[in-house]
Amino acid sequence: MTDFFKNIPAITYQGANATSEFAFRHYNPDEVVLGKRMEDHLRFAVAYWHSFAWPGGDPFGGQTLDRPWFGDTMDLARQKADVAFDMFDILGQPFYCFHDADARPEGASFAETLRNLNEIVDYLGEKQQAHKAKLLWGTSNLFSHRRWMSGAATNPDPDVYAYAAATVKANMDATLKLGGQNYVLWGGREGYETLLNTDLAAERAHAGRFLQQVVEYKYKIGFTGTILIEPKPQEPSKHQYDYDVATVYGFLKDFGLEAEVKVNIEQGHAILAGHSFEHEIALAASLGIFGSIDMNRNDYQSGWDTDQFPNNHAEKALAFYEILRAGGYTTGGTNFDAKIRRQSLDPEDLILAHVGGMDTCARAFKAAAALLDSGELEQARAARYAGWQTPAAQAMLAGSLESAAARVTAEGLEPQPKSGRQERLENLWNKYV
Ligand code: XLS
Ligand code: NI
Ligand code: NI
Repeated sequence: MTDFFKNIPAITYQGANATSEFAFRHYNPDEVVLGKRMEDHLRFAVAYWHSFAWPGGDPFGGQTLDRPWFGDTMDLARQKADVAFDMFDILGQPFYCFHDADARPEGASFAETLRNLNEIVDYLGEKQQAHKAKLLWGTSNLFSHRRWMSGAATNPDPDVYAYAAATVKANMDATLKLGGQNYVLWGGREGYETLLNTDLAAERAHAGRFLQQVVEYKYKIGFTGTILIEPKPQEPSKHQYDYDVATVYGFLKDFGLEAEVKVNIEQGHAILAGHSFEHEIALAASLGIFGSIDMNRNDYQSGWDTDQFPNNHAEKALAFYEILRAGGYTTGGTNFDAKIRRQSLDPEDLILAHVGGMDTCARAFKAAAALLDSGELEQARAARYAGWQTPAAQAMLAGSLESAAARVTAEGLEPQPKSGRQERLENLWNKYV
């Protein structure tokens, strides 16, 4: 144990009336809901980058957070890992996620960077052995270093494509070695700043081939986890090729990968794309590509990906309802790709941000589970579509446009509009949240 979080107790469930700040009021990992422990339903993960590598900058100012492990040496990288696992222990976190660049210092050459990565991966492996937290997903940072400024797989320079391949290969190897359950690709620079200098068709084709190569490599090394794309419409690029769930699905179909790759959906990205979180989850589930979520919201006014911890359980309940309706996670989980605000300097802030986020999710999850279990919403939905259960309706789908049209005169159809009952269903929701 390092002394960074000294005097902070291990967080335990103490019920809704707990008096201490350092307690879960709603998240009880061992409570069985719908036949499974909450911990196994929710599969919480901490994001290494925001919690341990982010210095607190915003577009107008630099570092505000001063952490003893900030710096470029392997010793400091190990210290960072020690503090990270201290936090996972305090929170009882089952999972964490990391990019290569969060965990190891960049070397002077690719070979040195790879040596650093492999050394820290071995260290993380030892930490995993001695602690509870395991790897939910690994990923590559293909956006911070200046070499990626014009993209990674979509870079006009083929040498950068090669560098991206080497980086992703190394991180897939690392993820396999650490027993990671997923590998995520988020294409922050896979897009463009201006069409004037961009061959959009070529870039998209290269991104597609790259993803096929990733999947081929997955089979080659025997990685049994899930490959996930994390959609985001823009920021840092003006336009990104992985815009939203629907766009990613079209992309996957185009490159024959719809059965191979799923999505990691982030609430803030959904908002940037003009969708709700629950819309993106429901769509992914209906297309068979729902994988995992990044549970961090945007500020609704600023329009940036502000990566805030969730603190509105009623809003999150809608998302968890869709996740439960889809059958829950398999390899996925609830990753807090969230950061504290840049004025939140104290170690306590970092812990309590996660406590609040986990409690918000637990409360949302329990409400969603109770509503799903009651069947009330699903019965109402099924009743609305009941007409489609008739043989005539099914025959119409199997038949032609003319045979469907012929029903109107043959059966004297005069459809009568029926209420959508939205307010009644909203009231039903309110009963559960
Ligand atoms: C950035 C993304 C990023 C991914 C992992 O907006 O959310 O943090 O989750 O590269
Ligand atoms: Ni994001
Ligand atoms: Ni994310």
